[in-house]
Amino acid sequence: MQQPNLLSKFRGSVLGGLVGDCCGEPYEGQVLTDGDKAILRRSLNQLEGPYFKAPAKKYTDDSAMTRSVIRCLIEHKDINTKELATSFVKEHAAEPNRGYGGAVVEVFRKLLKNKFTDIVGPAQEQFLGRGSYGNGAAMRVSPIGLFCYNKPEKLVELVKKSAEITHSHSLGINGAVLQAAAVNICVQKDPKTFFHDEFLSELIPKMQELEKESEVPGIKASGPNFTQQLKEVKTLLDSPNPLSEDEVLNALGHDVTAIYSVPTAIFIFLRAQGPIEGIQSENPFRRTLEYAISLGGDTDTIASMACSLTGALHGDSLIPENLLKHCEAHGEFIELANKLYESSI
Ligand code: F2R
Ligand code: MG
Ligand code: MG
Repeated sequence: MQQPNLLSKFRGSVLGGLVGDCCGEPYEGQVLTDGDKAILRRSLNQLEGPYFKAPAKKYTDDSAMTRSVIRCLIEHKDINTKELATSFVKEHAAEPNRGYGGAVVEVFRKLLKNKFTDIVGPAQEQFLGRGSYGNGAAMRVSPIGLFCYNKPEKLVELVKKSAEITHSHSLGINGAVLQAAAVNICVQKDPKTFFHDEFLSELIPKMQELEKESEVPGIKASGPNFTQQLKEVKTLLDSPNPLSEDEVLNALGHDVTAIYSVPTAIFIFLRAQGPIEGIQSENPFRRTLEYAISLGGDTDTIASMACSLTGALHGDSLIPENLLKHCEAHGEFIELANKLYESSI
């Protein structure tokens, strides 16, 4: 296989995110039994096989908000927070039934009420002033990792601006930085010489530095941080014994919070670069997708984040063409990926 070119990597990441969202959506919030996993496998095989006419698989809030981020980067070559906030609110007003987070709609309501005069205030008021630590800022941020492929020094600033419209809790924001930084590393790597050790040894110090900055002196965090979760990812990947799903989920989680979903997506991406017991595919993209959904929980979001990483590493040639054709708005997302590439170089 040839080393994928940069445009292919942009398309792989954007389209990977869309496919993960559309295919994960029907399973969101579920725990999959062995029977469900067999049905999932058959359904993915069918979607990948000879094309047949069927209603498109719907995208959710993950892709709706990602599209707003891409459009903003194309138009402004920056994150213009007022424009992005307006775009989120318009998207939601036009199609409120895309499965948005339970609390984030309150932010949209307040932004409309204040006529976008205060962009970050509504997010800061969420959860009695603590802010949201949901994964909504992380699920939409992969395009920033792509956009910054040749300007990594801008990544944290752009991600923070995109996140703070809806998420003011440090875990919500840092989870978004983690996802974008992971994409940013993938887009620069050659898949033929990719090793999880090297990838994690680039990512962990970045999160260590970031998390030192967001520590509040004298206050001990009640749960783990991303640096600790990434070390768990490494321990799991280095385990000499076969890993059970329970071991993975007990260590990393799979819910709608950033801390228990972004490292999980990174683990899935890394594990899917090699064979996975029970998943019969030679294709790392298909392994990422099937494994992410079969672990259950926040399947649309975790599959979307994990597949956008595999897409950024390998490019779009690994995304089965007919599977992509079954995803709503795939043509529009191909165009957006092309334009994002042009505006980034
Ligand atoms: N919301 C969903 N899925 C559930 C319903 C979908 C169903 N298919 C349907 O159509 O009805 N998915 C989407 O939400 C997640 C992203 O959420 P986001 O944008 O972060 O929203 P929010 O509301 O800010 O946070 C989500 C939940 O996290 C908990 N939470 C966050 N911060 C908290 C805090 N400080 N204290 C306590 N809890 C906190 C709350 O339960 C929030 O509701 C993605 O999965 C996306 O796909
Ligand atoms: Mg969703
Ligand atoms: Mg979700």
